[in-house]
Amino acid sequence: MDKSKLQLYFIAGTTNIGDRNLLDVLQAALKGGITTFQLREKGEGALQGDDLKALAEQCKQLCNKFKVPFIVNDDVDLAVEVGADGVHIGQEDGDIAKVREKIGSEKILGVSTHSIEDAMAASDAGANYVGIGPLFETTSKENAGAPVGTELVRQVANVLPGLPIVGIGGITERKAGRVIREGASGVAMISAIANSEDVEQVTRAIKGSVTLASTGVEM
Ligand code: 3NM
Repeated sequence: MDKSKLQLYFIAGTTNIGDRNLLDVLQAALKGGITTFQLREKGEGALQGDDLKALAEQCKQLCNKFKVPFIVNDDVDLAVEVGADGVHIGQEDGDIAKVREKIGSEKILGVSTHSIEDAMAASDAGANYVGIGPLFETTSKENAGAPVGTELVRQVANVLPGLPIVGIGGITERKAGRVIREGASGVAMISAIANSEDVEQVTRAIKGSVTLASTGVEM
C-alpha cells in the first residue's frame, strides 16, 4: 500500500467526541490534513445496525471527497457492505488470513499488534500495515495493556523492513515525531485530535510535526 496514506491516521467513533457531531469533527480533521480515517464505534452508547451503517456511509462519502482512505474497525461485514477502503482488526477479531480472503486482495487490511511475533504473524497472513501499541499510556481503549514503548516500533521496523507501521496509544503532537523517527510510517490518534477544541488547527499542527519528522528534520 501507499505508506504515505498512513502518516496521520485519525480514529474516532461517536463515543469519542462528547456532544459534537462525528461528521463535523471528521470534516475538520480532513481539512486539517489527516491521511486515513478509521471509524471505531465502541463503548457505551455506540451506534449499531442501520444507524451504524448510515454513519459509515456518510463517513465514507466525506473521506472520498478528500481522497482519504476510509477504514472500518473490527466489523468486516460492515466494511464490505459499505464498500470501505479497508478494515482494521485486533488480535481478538479472528483469523487474519480469513479476513483477507473475505475482503479480497485490493482492500487495505490493518492489524493491531503488541509484539514482534504479532507483527510477523500479521505480515505473513496478508496485513498491509500493522498498528503497534499502546506506545504510551492511553485512556481511549479499555484493556489496552501496559505501554509497549517506542522501541518496539524500531524492532519491528528492523525485522520487517517492508511492513508499514503505525504507532498508536497516547500519541500527542509532541510525541509524534519520536514515533516516526523510530521507523513508523505514521501515527494513529484518537484523543489528541478528537478531544481538541479546534480540530482543524490541531490536526494541521500535528501534521506539520509528522511531515517534518518524516523528512528527517529534527524538531
Ligand atoms: N488501540 P489515543 S491504543 C484504539 O494499543 C487503540 O492497539 C491501541 O487512542 C493499541 O490516541 C488505542 O487517545 C487508543 O491514545 C488510541
